[in-house]
Order: sequence, then structure tokens, then C-alpha cells
Amino acid sequence: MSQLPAAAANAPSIGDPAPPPELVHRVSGQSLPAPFYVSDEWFTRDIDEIFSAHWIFAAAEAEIPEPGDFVTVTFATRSIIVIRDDANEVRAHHNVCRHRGARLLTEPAGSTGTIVCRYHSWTYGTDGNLTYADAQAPDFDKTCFSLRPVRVRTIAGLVFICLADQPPADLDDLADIVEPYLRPHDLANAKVARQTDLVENGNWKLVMENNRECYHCGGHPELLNVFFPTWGYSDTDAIPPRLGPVMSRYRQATEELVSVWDRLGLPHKRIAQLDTRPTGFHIEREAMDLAGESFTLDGTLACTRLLTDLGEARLGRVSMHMQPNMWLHITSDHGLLFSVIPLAPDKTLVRTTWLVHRDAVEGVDYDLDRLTSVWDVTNRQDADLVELAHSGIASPAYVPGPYGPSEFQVEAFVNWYVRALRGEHTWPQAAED
Ligand code: 3BY
Ligand code: FES
Ligand code: FE
Repeated sequence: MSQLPAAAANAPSIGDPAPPPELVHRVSGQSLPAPFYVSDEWFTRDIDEIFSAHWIFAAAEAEIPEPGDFVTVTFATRSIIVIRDDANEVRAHHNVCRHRGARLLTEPAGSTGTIVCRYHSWTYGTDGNLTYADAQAPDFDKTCFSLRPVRVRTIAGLVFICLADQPPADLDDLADIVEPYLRPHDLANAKVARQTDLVENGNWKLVMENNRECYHCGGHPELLNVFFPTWGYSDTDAIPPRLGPVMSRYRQATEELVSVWDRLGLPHKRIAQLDTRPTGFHIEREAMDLAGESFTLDGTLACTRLLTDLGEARLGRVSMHMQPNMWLHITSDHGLLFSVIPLAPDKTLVRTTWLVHRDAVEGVDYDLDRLTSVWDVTNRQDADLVELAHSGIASPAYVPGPYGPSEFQVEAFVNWYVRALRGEHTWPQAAED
């Protein structure tokens, strides 16, 4: 086992403070030392150096379809308003009044024509401009007190925000790569069929690590009806012989679907840049088992009104994983988005959003239970596993353990994370005019 190489450009120089011992002793190919998962110090660093420095997934555009619709994204001491403004643009503002700092919107979601502070009624437009401040001196200039903006970028109906003054510069490049995979599913024009919030009793990194492997998928009998447990191996030759029967079904389904994808012009190649860039990601189109159409027990459609106009129900799934806090799956009939928000060292919010075609009618085109039951139960199973992992890691007996071949995405997540903390992620900045 070797230590991660230090990037030459960011190598420490004499006089730099010594890095914390946990960072120095992180051994590649192994889980992290306990303090990363359990300590207040590392939780604070995660908030400052990961969640306040990188692009994070905030919401689906479908959550805020009309002007004035908003969601708030709140973690540690931060709260951000993501709102559709009167000109139909998605904006993000710090949820902090410019008068004496009160939190403005306290609901997780809603709709409002103006943002009014409950303390002294300063009032802001959806664009963040201050429009009303009672009883001020004659020379008071409202234009100096707009809400502090947060950078926001939408990609194919997904809303990302970055709290940093200088966000990672690679998001446009990432969008160019992933949009051809996502756009055909038209998530920007979908509607929310259901959203669930699950607070898991574990560190946010354990939630992400758990998502990044299917080594534990024996714990998901419902999902495994349609989700090939061959997922997670970077090379199909490495798939263990015990998965032989499922492997032949996987190969056959893939062969059949590749010809469908190619005929429809849908990109499907796996692109994995999980730890080699500031906004690490992985995207692919994969076959699913049984009917191969949707995340149901038999793989048949959960929603008969398809997201696409492609006229094909059996498309398998597009899956994307992004660092630090999201993953998604899209089938022909629905999109499933997952966002991960750290609440405390041992508490993490996992928000799951089911999207269907905006004209799909509940009870006619889809049954909500059938649409959501597989991932509802899968989420609960994952929450249980995350809690188990956190409990064991909190014990003084814990020592980091080795990742196997199918856990390569876990290793990539941890590599990405350690590199982010070390400031090793670099990307060419856009040329200045
Ligand atoms: O949702 C996911 O992407 C991962 C992959 C395997 C386990 N989990 C279902
Ligand atoms: Fe918001 Fe005074 S703190 S109006
Ligand atoms: Fe799982």
C-alpha cells in the first residue's frame, strides 16, 4: 500500500504548518482513519473545505418550476436560498438579511413573490435586490444591500451551487460531457412525483462511500431484481465467478441495449473521472435486469407516460455520480435524484426526488407506491448499513480496512476527498480576455 503522491504544484514548502496526522497517514486502498468520520474538527473542515468550496448539488429545477418557487439548502451554519426569479432564471442567495443578519426563509421549500425578513421587514425581490427598507436615512442606498449572491449553474435540469468566491473551473467542461447523456430525458421539464428526506445516523462520507459500491448489494433484495450487482467493477473480467448467471444476463441485456442506444443516438460509454478533477464524476448508461425498463420489482414501467419522446420503454438507466454529494439514476419513465447534506459528524440528510413527465397523472399514469417502493426500501436498508458502519468506526478498536476491486469508486471518492483537502485539484482556468 502506498501513500497518495503529493501534487508537485501544491507540495508543502518549509514553513507551512504540518498537515494533520490523519492526512499524512491516509493510506491509499484503505478506508480513512476514524477522526475523518467522527470528529468535530474534521466535520468543520468538511463544511469549510468541501461543501463551501466545491460545486454541490442543490435541487432539481423541477422543484422550482414557477417564478417565486424556492428551496433552502441548509448545512452547519450555512443556508442558501435557491429560487426561480421573476425572469424565470434560477438564482441562489445567501439566506442572510443584509440589515442585521437574520435568517430570511426558514421553510425548506415554498413559493413567494418577495423575500421578507421577519425581523424588521426588509424586503428583497426574487433576484435578491433590496426593494423595501422602512425608515432609513435619506441617503440610504438600497442598491448597496442586495442579498449576497451564491454561484449557481444548471445542467440539464439539475441545480448546482458553489459558495466559494472562486468556484472550481471545470463545471462547464463537465456539463459538455454529461448533457448529451441527460438531455434526452428532459428532466428540466419533469415534475416532482415525490420527495423524501431521510436522516441517516452516520457521517456524510459513509453515505457517499456506501453509494459508491455494490459489494453490499446482497442487503438490497428488492433492488437486485433489476440492478445488476456486477456494477462497481471497472473491468467486467474482474467480476467474481459466483456472479456467473447474472453476468450472462448482464452481457446479453447490454448487447441488446447497445444496439437500441446506438439506433436512438443515446451516448452510453462509461466516463469515469471521479478523482482526477475538481468536480469528480462518473456517468454511464447501463442495462437493467428482467424487463429492464424501470426500478420496479419486475422491471416493467412504473409510469406509462415516458420522460422521453424516443418511443422506447426499455432503455436501462443513465447513472451519474458526482463528488461530493450526489448521484442519480434515470430510466425511460422516471428520474431519481439523491442529494447528501451533512448535518453533524454522525447525522446526514439524504434527500431522494422522484421525477416523472410533467403531464403524467398520479393514479392514471403511475401509482406512487409502485414508483417509489423499491428505492424507499433500498434507502432504508442503506441507512441501516451506514449506521452500522458509523457505530463500528466510532469504536477505539476500528482500524482502516482494505477496499476490494468492486470498491474502486469508494477509493476514488476518498482519493478525491483527500486531494480536495490537500488543495491538489487543479484545472485550467478560462483564459482571460
Ligand atoms: O445507487 C447507486 O448508484 C449504488 C450503486 C450500487 C449500490 N447503489 C445502488
Ligand atoms: Fe432583517 Fe432587520 S435583520 S430586517
Ligand atoms: Fe446500497
